[in-house]
Amino acid sequence: MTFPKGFLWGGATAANQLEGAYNEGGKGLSIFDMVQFVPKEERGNEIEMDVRSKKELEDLLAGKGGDNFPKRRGIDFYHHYKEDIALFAEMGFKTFRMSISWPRIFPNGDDREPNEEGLAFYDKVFDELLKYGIEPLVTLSHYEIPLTLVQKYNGWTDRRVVEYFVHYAETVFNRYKGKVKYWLTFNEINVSTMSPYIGSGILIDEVEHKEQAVYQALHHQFVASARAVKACHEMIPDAMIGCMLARMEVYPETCSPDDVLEALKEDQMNLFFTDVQVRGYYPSFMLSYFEENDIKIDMLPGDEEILLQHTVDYLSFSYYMSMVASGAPDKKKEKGNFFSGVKNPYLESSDWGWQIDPKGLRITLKKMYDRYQVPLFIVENGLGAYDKVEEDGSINDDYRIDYMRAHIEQMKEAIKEGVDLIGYTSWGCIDLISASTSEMSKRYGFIYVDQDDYGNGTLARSKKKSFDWYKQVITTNGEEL
Ligand code: BGP
Repeated sequence: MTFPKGFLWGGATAANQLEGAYNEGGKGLSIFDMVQFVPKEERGNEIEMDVRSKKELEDLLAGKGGDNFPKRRGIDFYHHYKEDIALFAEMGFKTFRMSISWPRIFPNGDDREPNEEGLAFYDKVFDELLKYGIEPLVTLSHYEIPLTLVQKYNGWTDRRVVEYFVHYAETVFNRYKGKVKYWLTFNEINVSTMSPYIGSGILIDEVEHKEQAVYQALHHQFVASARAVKACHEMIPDAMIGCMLARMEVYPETCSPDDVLEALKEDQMNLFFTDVQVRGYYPSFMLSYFEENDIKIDMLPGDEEILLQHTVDYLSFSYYMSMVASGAPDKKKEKGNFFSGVKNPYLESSDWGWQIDPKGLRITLKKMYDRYQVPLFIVENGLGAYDKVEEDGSINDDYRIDYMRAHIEQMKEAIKEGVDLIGYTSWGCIDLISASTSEMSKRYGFIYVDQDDYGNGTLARSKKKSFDWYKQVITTNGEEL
């Protein structure tokens, strides 16, 4: 027996990619409600999720440009949650990762009174999960900052947003304290450095020193996260609250010390985020980086104590790929994997160019556990793929099964080698809208949803071949893969 008893098997989602009903139940707009679908033929391999300026945002709000905003419709979980949760229960889920849409609770972000209809919706969802013995695992902010906070404060660049977030966190802790035990503060907190609008709600063209603005916003998020940890511990003593990182293991291209050093540096830039949230302080390599790049973080008295005293109970991360770094200056601009790095010749890639690396997951698990010595939770992993519905309605997604089997095997090895891994929630357990491309056709689920990139389809749910496979994985606690 490798996987510990009580291992939290399940699936992961996010409100903005799942719920739909973007203007129902008193919900305000979120940043992702403004992101349009651009077909691959038009955008090529470029991924641009960010709204960058006030002007661009105003134009979008005025309805200029296209009108296809897939994240507004999601897969209509808002009206299908009972049916979907019944399917998760049939697979034997122990846990279900979801997020609360912040603007569903505080439509403008800075309101004092919460929106009761929004609160009531999540009560119904949690009750439904608990009915089947499924533990909700809830992310407070999965790229879902209310749009008004972007318009009024340029997102997390403004310190006042910390108070609004803490008020939101306390409101939901208080409301759901009898129902939700597992919490996460920010999804993929490191995404802000690549995508300031999505990660921190920043209209980046409105600021002069861009990196300064991003790291200042991140400081506010770190403080907000630590204060949410504090509130959670006080209000729900038996809860566990964690942080969440988009983890990418970085390999050197060769054993040349230049490549090794470059890989180490890139890896540190990734681990900086968990260093702050798990260890409770800014690592010295980052303070040097700030100095070199003329970045001055404005900290208030007490911030350092808050970060140090309220570290997370566990570390969670998404894992899809590894990266390769080269010390050669001319290779810095290469885009070998998703958005950067040299291509790894030993690995295959998904249809979106994400390089598949199950062993990299084991390496990452071992490295993270060595570094932090706290329980680890893989809260996202999976294969985005085009699925084909056969004439008889079946979907034979053996490629997805192969992908997951290979990753779970490496998890097993990591556990045997001493890593404390407490759970695994595969990404997009039900097909939903892609975060990076807003496509519906980039599918991750065990459950197929009949909808295309333009919103056509019946929204009917059907089981893929991987559905029964995953059910067996859970039933045997990972023994039969
Ligand atoms: C992570 C996000 C998710 C999710 C996933 C897959 O970065 O936390 O929200 O969508 O990646 O990415 P994509 O949907 O772009 O394929």
